[in-house]
Amino acid sequence: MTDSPTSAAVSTAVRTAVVTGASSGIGAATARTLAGLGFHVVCAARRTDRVEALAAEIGGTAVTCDVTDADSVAALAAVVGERLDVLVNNAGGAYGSTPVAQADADEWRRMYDVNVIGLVQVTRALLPALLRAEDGAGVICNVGSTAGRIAYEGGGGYTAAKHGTQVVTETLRLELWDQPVRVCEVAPGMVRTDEFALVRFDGDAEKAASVYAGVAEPLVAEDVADAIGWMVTRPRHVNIDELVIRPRAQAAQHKVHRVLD
Ligand code: 8X3
Repeated sequence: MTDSPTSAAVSTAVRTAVVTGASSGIGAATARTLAGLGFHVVCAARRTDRVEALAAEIGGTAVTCDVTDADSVAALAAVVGERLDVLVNNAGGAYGSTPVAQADADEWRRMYDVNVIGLVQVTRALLPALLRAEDGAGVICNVGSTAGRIAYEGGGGYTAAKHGTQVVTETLRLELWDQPVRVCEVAPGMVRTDEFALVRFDGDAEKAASVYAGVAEPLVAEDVADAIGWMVTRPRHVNIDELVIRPRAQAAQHKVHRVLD
């Protein structure tokens, strides 16, 4: 079992949001954006020092949470308590880039575990609280990817997992059709963050940098956070089913405008 939560139950006096994977990148940026929009943000991630620093910065609550661990998710739900307005299922990631013929089964399992099972576990645990959101305006925003819309060479394990994220999102929306909660997905394309590509290429900085080579302006985490902030603050009858967001330089997954020396 992973570490237990680091803060006591949050107050329900203000609108509350949970962001998973809040220790860096899109998750951390989304936590900041939602705090700026007036939410009390529960910042959940595995790295305690990071979520504590972030929560201190934005006046939120830090919870040490591994979304793939059921006990850890139950502890997150205990901190959230009775009511929740917004859940951003952001925890996810890509591990490895081998072709299908050389697939590492452990890497593929890890990707399915965090991008699909983790998201499902957190959603299941927090759904009762979301159904009690202020004014029936609860909303779940799953962070998918353009990798959940297309296939590309060397991306098989990640694209399969992110297609899973997309299909789980759609299924959940169908299943909750008569409930006072919305189910959305944001699907970003090329976003330059400190860790995504580095983790994917197992710490190989050169390989990670090559993803963005010659692209003057890839998206940054704040661009996606801005989109999520908009999606989750629409009037309660408005469900943004999916929002695909790419940099201008990426017309499609393989069609990227690069200016190389
Ligand atoms: C990340 C987008 O292009 O690396 O979710 O698959 S991509």
